[in-house]
Amino acid sequence: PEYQYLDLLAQVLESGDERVDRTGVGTRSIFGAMVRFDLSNDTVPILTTKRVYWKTAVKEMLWFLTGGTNIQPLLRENVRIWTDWPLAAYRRETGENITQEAFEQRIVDDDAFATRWGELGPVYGKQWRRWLGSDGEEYDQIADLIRTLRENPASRRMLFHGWNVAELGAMALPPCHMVYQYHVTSDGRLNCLLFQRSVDLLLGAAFNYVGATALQLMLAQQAGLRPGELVWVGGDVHLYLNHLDQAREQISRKPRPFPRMKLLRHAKSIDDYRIEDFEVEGYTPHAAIRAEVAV
Ligand code: THF
Repeated sequence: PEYQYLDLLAQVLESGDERVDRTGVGTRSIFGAMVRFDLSNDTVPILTTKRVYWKTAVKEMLWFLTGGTNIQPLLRENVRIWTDWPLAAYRRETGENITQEAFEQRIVDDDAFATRWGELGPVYGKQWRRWLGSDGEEYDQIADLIRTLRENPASRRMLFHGWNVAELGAMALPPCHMVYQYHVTSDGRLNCLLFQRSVDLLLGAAFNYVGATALQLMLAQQAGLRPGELVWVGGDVHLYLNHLDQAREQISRKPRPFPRMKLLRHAKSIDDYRIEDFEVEGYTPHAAIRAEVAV
Protein backbone atom coordinates (compact mmCIF):
# COMPACT_ATOMS: atom_id res chain seq x y z
CA PRO A 1 0.00 0.00 0.00
CA GLU A 2 1.39 3.41 0.94
CA TYR A 3 4.62 2.44 2.73
CA GLN A 4 6.79 4.23 0.16
CA TYR A 5 4.87 7.45 0.82
CA LEU A 6 5.10 7.05 4.60
CA ASP A 7 8.85 6.33 4.38
CA LEU A 8 9.28 9.52 2.38
CA LEU A 9 7.26 11.47 4.94
CA ALA A 10 9.49 10.11 7.72
CA GLN A 11 12.65 10.87 5.74
CA VAL A 12 11.68 14.50 5.16
CA LEU A 13 10.58 14.87 8.78
CA GLU A 14 13.81 13.42 10.20
CA SER A 15 16.49 14.52 7.77
CA GLY A 16 14.97 17.34 5.72
CA ASP A 17 17.07 20.48 5.39
CA GLU A 18 15.31 23.30 7.25
CA ARG A 19 15.03 26.49 5.24
CA VAL A 20 12.97 29.57 4.48
CA ASP A 21 10.73 29.23 1.41
CA ARG A 22 8.78 31.55 -0.89
CA THR A 23 5.71 31.55 1.37
CA GLY A 24 7.68 32.55 4.49
CA VAL A 25 6.29 29.57 6.46
CA GLY A 26 9.54 27.59 6.28
CA THR A 27 10.02 23.96 5.27
CA ARG A 28 12.05 20.81 5.82
CA SER A 29 13.07 19.69 2.39
CA ILE A 30 14.87 16.94 0.51
CA PHE A 31 15.74 16.94 -3.18
CA GLY A 32 14.79 14.05 -5.44
CA ALA A 33 12.41 11.21 -4.57
CA MET A 34 10.44 8.47 -6.29
CA VAL A 35 7.28 6.60 -5.33
CA ARG A 36 5.80 3.81 -7.48
CA PHE A 37 2.15 2.75 -7.40
CA ASP A 38 0.87 -0.37 -9.14
CA LEU A 39 -2.55 0.30 -10.68
CA SER A 40 -2.58 -2.98 -12.63
CA ASN A 41 -3.79 -4.92 -9.59
CA ASP A 42 -6.97 -2.85 -9.76
CA THR A 43 -6.12 -0.59 -6.83
CA VAL A 44 -5.42 3.14 -6.76
CA PRO A 45 -3.26 5.35 -4.51
CA ILE A 46 -5.85 7.13 -2.42
CA LEU A 47 -3.98 7.33 0.89
CA THR A 48 -5.61 5.51 3.78
CA THR A 49 -3.60 6.94 6.71
CA LYS A 50 -5.83 10.02 6.46
CA ARG A 51 -9.10 10.68 4.67
CA VAL A 52 -8.39 12.12 1.23
CA TYR A 53 -11.20 14.02 -0.46
CA TRP A 54 -10.69 12.13 -3.70
CA LYS A 55 -13.70 13.67 -5.46
CA THR A 56 -12.19 17.12 -4.99
CA ALA A 57 -8.96 15.95 -6.63
CA VAL A 58 -10.82 14.30 -9.54
CA LYS A 59 -12.95 17.42 -10.04
CA GLU A 60 -9.76 19.46 -10.15
CA MET A 61 -8.33 17.14 -12.84
CA LEU A 62 -11.58 17.38 -14.87
CA TRP A 63 -11.33 21.17 -14.60
CA PHE A 64 -7.73 21.11 -15.90
CA LEU A 65 -8.96 19.05 -18.86
CA THR A 66 -11.58 21.67 -19.78
CA GLY A 67 -8.69 24.05 -20.45
CA GLY A 68 -10.15 26.51 -17.96
CA THR A 69 -8.08 28.80 -15.74
CA ASN A 70 -10.80 30.57 -13.76
CA ILE A 71 -11.83 29.30 -10.32
CA GLN A 72 -15.57 29.96 -10.91
CA PRO A 73 -16.40 26.46 -12.28
CA LEU A 74 -14.39 24.91 -9.42
CA LEU A 75 -16.33 26.86 -6.81
CA ARG A 76 -19.60 25.91 -8.48
CA GLU A 77 -18.52 22.29 -7.86
CA ASN A 78 -17.68 23.27 -4.27
CA VAL A 79 -13.92 22.89 -4.80
CA ARG A 80 -12.18 25.53 -2.75
CA ILE A 81 -8.52 24.48 -2.97
CA TRP A 82 -7.57 27.22 -5.47
CA THR A 83 -9.31 30.16 -3.73
CA ASP A 84 -6.37 31.28 -1.62
CA TRP A 85 -4.30 32.70 -4.47
CA PRO A 86 -7.00 34.92 -6.11
CA LEU A 87 -8.20 35.90 -2.63
CA ALA A 88 -4.72 37.05 -1.62
CA ALA A 89 -4.45 39.08 -4.84
CA TYR A 90 -7.85 40.67 -4.23
CA ARG A 91 -7.01 41.67 -0.66
CA ARG A 92 -3.62 42.99 -1.72
CA GLU A 93 -4.93 45.08 -4.61
CA THR A 94 -8.15 46.43 -3.07
CA GLY A 95 -7.13 46.62 0.58
CA GLU A 96 -10.56 45.20 1.39
CA ASN A 97 -10.49 42.55 4.13
CA ILE A 98 -13.17 40.34 2.58
CA THR A 99 -13.75 36.86 4.08
CA GLN A 100 -13.02 33.76 2.02
CA GLU A 101 -16.73 32.81 2.08
CA ALA A 102 -17.88 36.22 0.83
CA PHE A 103 -15.21 36.26 -1.88
CA GLU A 104 -16.17 32.77 -3.08
CA GLN A 105 -19.86 33.67 -3.12
CA ARG A 106 -19.20 36.72 -5.29
CA ILE A 107 -17.12 34.64 -7.73
CA VAL A 108 -20.00 32.15 -8.01
CA ASP A 109 -22.78 34.75 -8.39
CA ASP A 110 -21.14 37.55 -10.35
CA ASP A 111 -19.59 36.68 -13.73
CA ALA A 112 -17.93 40.07 -14.19
CA PHE A 113 -16.35 39.78 -10.72
CA ALA A 114 -15.19 36.23 -11.54
CA THR A 115 -13.63 37.40 -14.80
CA ARG A 116 -11.77 40.18 -12.99
CA TRP A 117 -10.74 38.35 -9.80
CA GLY A 118 -11.11 34.58 -10.36
CA GLU A 119 -8.48 34.21 -13.06
CA LEU A 120 -5.28 32.29 -12.30
CA GLY A 121 -3.52 33.22 -15.54
CA PRO A 122 -2.27 30.69 -18.13
CA VAL A 123 -1.96 27.77 -15.68
CA TYR A 124 -2.36 24.03 -16.29
CA GLY A 125 -5.54 23.93 -18.40
CA LYS A 126 -4.34 26.59 -20.80
CA GLN A 127 -0.97 24.94 -21.38
CA TRP A 128 -2.37 21.41 -21.66
CA ARG A 129 -5.12 22.24 -24.16
CA ARG A 130 -4.16 25.56 -25.77
CA TRP A 131 -0.38 26.03 -25.61
CA LEU A 132 0.29 29.11 -27.75
CA GLY A 133 3.18 28.48 -30.14
CA SER A 134 5.47 31.07 -31.64
CA ASP A 135 3.67 30.34 -34.94
CA GLY A 136 0.47 31.76 -33.44
CA GLU A 137 -1.17 28.29 -33.38
CA GLU A 138 -2.72 26.75 -30.27
CA TYR A 139 -1.53 23.22 -29.47
CA ASP A 140 -3.75 20.67 -27.72
CA GLN A 141 -1.17 18.49 -25.98
CA ILE A 142 -3.82 16.13 -24.56
CA ALA A 143 -5.45 15.43 -27.94
CA ASP A 144 -2.01 14.86 -29.48
CA LEU A 145 -1.10 12.47 -26.66
CA ILE A 146 -4.27 10.40 -27.11
CA ARG A 147 -3.70 10.22 -30.87
CA THR A 148 -0.15 8.91 -30.32
CA LEU A 149 -1.29 6.41 -27.65
CA ARG A 150 -3.69 4.98 -30.21
CA GLU A 151 -1.55 5.14 -33.33
CA ASN A 152 2.03 4.73 -32.15
CA PRO A 153 2.10 3.34 -28.60
CA ALA A 154 5.80 2.45 -28.86
CA SER A 155 6.61 6.16 -29.07
CA ARG A 156 9.00 7.66 -26.53
CA ARG A 157 7.53 11.12 -27.05
CA MET A 158 4.20 10.65 -25.31
CA LEU A 159 4.17 13.51 -22.84
CA PHE A 160 2.69 16.86 -22.06
CA HIS A 161 4.29 19.78 -20.27
CA GLY A 162 3.08 22.73 -18.22
CA TRP A 163 6.29 24.76 -18.01
CA ASN A 164 5.71 27.35 -20.73
CA VAL A 165 8.68 29.61 -20.07
CA ALA A 166 7.29 32.67 -21.83
CA GLU A 167 4.06 32.62 -19.78
CA LEU A 168 5.38 31.77 -16.29
CA GLY A 169 5.22 35.39 -15.16
CA ALA A 170 1.49 35.64 -15.91
CA MET A 171 0.60 32.54 -13.84
CA ALA A 172 -0.75 32.85 -10.27
CA LEU A 173 1.59 29.94 -9.54
CA PRO A 174 3.93 28.14 -11.98
CA PRO A 175 3.03 24.47 -12.44
CA CYS A 176 4.10 22.08 -9.66
CA HIS A 177 3.07 18.84 -11.35
CA MET A 178 4.87 19.73 -14.50
CA VAL A 179 5.53 16.88 -16.93
CA TYR A 180 3.43 13.76 -17.46
CA GLN A 181 5.11 11.10 -19.61
CA TYR A 182 3.34 7.94 -20.76
CA HIS A 183 4.56 4.52 -21.79
CA VAL A 184 2.71 1.49 -23.14
CA THR A 185 3.92 -2.05 -22.38
CA SER A 186 3.83 -4.86 -24.91
CA ASP A 187 0.84 -6.36 -23.12
CA GLY A 188 -1.20 -3.18 -23.35
CA ARG A 189 -0.64 -1.49 -20.00
CA LEU A 190 -0.47 2.29 -19.75
CA ASN A 191 2.26 3.59 -17.43
CA CYS A 192 2.65 7.19 -16.32
CA LEU A 193 5.67 9.01 -14.96
CA LEU A 194 4.79 12.30 -13.32
CA PHE A 195 7.57 14.76 -12.57
CA GLN A 196 6.63 17.25 -9.89
CA ARG A 197 9.20 20.00 -9.29
CA SER A 198 7.82 21.13 -5.92
CA VAL A 199 5.86 18.98 -3.51
CA ASP A 200 3.82 19.94 -0.45
CA LEU A 201 4.15 16.41 0.91
CA LEU A 202 1.40 16.58 3.53
CA LEU A 203 -1.39 18.40 1.66
CA GLY A 204 -0.59 18.43 -2.03
CA ALA A 205 0.93 15.01 -2.78
CA ALA A 206 -2.19 13.06 -1.78
CA PHE A 207 -4.22 15.17 -4.21
CA ASN A 208 -1.65 14.93 -6.98
CA TYR A 209 -1.60 11.11 -6.75
CA VAL A 210 -5.38 10.99 -7.15
CA GLY A 211 -5.45 13.49 -10.01
CA ALA A 212 -2.71 11.66 -11.93
CA THR A 213 -4.46 8.33 -11.34
CA ALA A 214 -7.83 9.61 -12.57
CA LEU A 215 -6.14 10.96 -15.69
CA GLN A 216 -4.34 7.67 -16.26
CA LEU A 217 -7.63 5.73 -16.04
CA MET A 218 -9.32 8.11 -18.50
CA LEU A 219 -6.41 8.02 -20.96
CA ALA A 220 -6.24 4.22 -20.75
CA GLN A 221 -9.94 3.97 -21.51
CA GLN A 222 -9.67 6.38 -24.44
CA ALA A 223 -6.74 4.45 -25.91
CA GLY A 224 -8.10 0.94 -25.30
CA LEU A 225 -5.40 0.11 -22.73
CA ARG A 226 -5.36 -1.13 -19.14
CA PRO A 227 -3.75 0.91 -16.35
CA GLY A 228 -0.18 -0.09 -15.43
CA GLU A 229 2.10 1.75 -13.05
CA LEU A 230 2.13 5.32 -11.78
CA VAL A 231 5.70 6.44 -11.18
CA TRP A 232 5.84 9.67 -9.25
CA VAL A 233 9.06 11.69 -9.12
CA GLY A 234 9.46 14.72 -6.86
CA GLY A 235 12.08 17.49 -7.05
CA ASP A 236 11.95 19.71 -3.95
CA VAL A 237 9.93 17.50 -1.61
CA HIS A 238 9.03 19.42 1.53
CA LEU A 239 7.04 19.54 4.72
CA TYR A 240 5.89 22.96 5.86
CA LEU A 241 6.97 23.66 9.43
CA ASN A 242 3.32 24.03 10.49
CA HIS A 243 2.64 20.47 9.21
CA LEU A 244 5.19 18.57 11.33
CA ASP A 245 2.78 17.39 14.04
CA GLN A 246 0.31 16.25 11.39
CA ALA A 247 3.09 14.31 9.64
CA ARG A 248 4.05 12.59 12.93
CA GLU A 249 0.41 11.67 13.50
CA GLN A 250 0.04 10.26 9.99
CA ILE A 251 3.25 8.18 10.25
CA SER A 252 1.98 6.62 13.48
CA ARG A 253 -1.09 5.20 11.73
CA LYS A 254 -1.26 1.76 10.18
CA PRO A 255 -2.03 1.76 6.44
CA ARG A 256 -5.03 -0.15 5.15
CA PRO A 257 -5.44 -1.73 1.71
CA PHE A 258 -5.79 0.72 -1.16
CA PRO A 259 -9.30 1.12 -2.63
CA ARG A 260 -10.33 0.55 -6.25
CA MET A 261 -11.42 3.29 -8.65
CA LYS A 262 -13.71 2.48 -11.53
CA LEU A 263 -15.01 4.34 -14.53
CA LEU A 264 -18.72 3.56 -14.70
CA ARG A 265 -19.13 4.47 -18.36
CA HIS A 266 -17.13 4.46 -21.57
CA ALA A 267 -16.92 8.17 -22.39
CA LYS A 268 -16.98 9.24 -26.04
CA SER A 269 -13.90 11.45 -25.69
CA ILE A 270 -11.53 12.86 -23.09
CA ASP A 271 -13.85 15.90 -22.87
CA ASP A 272 -16.86 13.79 -21.98
CA TYR A 273 -16.04 12.69 -18.39
CA ARG A 274 -17.99 13.91 -15.37
CA ILE A 275 -17.45 13.35 -11.67
CA GLU A 276 -20.41 10.91 -11.62
CA ASP A 277 -18.40 8.57 -13.87
CA PHE A 278 -15.93 7.82 -11.06
CA GLU A 279 -16.65 5.29 -8.36
CA VAL A 280 -14.38 4.32 -5.48
CA GLU A 281 -14.86 1.02 -3.68
CA GLY A 282 -13.36 -0.27 -0.48
CA TYR A 283 -12.08 3.04 0.87
CA THR A 284 -11.91 2.88 4.68
CA PRO A 285 -9.37 5.54 5.67
CA HIS A 286 -8.24 6.84 9.04
CA ALA A 287 -9.68 10.22 10.10
CA ALA A 288 -8.92 13.39 8.13
CA ILE A 289 -5.93 15.48 9.28
CA ARG A 290 -6.40 19.26 9.29
CA ALA A 291 -3.59 21.44 7.97
CA GLU A 292 -3.18 25.02 6.71
CA VAL A 293 -2.15 25.56 3.12
CA ALA A 294 0.80 27.91 2.60
CA VAL A 295 0.01 30.58 0.00
N1 THF B 1 0.47 25.27 -2.67
C1 THF B 1 0.74 24.63 -1.52
N2 THF B 1 1.39 25.25 -0.53
N3 THF B 1 0.37 23.33 -1.34
C2 THF B 1 -0.29 22.65 -2.32
O1 THF B 1 -0.61 21.46 -2.13
C3 THF B 1 -0.57 23.29 -3.53
N4 THF B 1 -1.20 22.66 -4.59
C4 THF B 1 -2.06 23.47 -5.41
C5 THF B 1 -1.39 24.73 -5.66
N5 THF B 1 -0.56 25.26 -4.77
C6 THF B 1 -0.20 24.61 -3.66
C7 THF B 1 -3.38 23.63 -4.69
N6 THF B 1 -3.86 22.35 -4.23
C8 THF B 1 -5.48 21.56 -0.48
C9 THF B 1 -5.26 20.54 -1.39
C10 THF B 1 -4.70 20.82 -2.63
C11 THF B 1 -4.36 22.13 -2.97
C12 THF B 1 -4.58 23.15 -2.05
C13 THF B 1 -5.14 22.86 -0.82
C14 THF B 1 -6.12 21.30 0.85
O2 THF B 1 -6.28 22.20 1.66
N7 THF B 1 -6.55 20.07 1.16
C15 THF B 1 -7.17 19.76 2.43
C16 THF B 1 -8.65 20.05 2.40
C17 THF B 1 -9.35 19.47 1.22
C18 THF B 1 -10.76 20.03 1.03
O3 THF B 1 -11.17 20.96 1.74
O4 THF B 1 -11.45 19.50 0.15
C19 THF B 1 -6.90 18.30 2.77
O5 THF B 1 -7.08 17.94 3.94
O6 THF B 1 -6.48 17.55 1.88
C20 THF B 1 -0.80 21.33 -5.03
O7 THF B 1 -1.17 20.97 -6.29
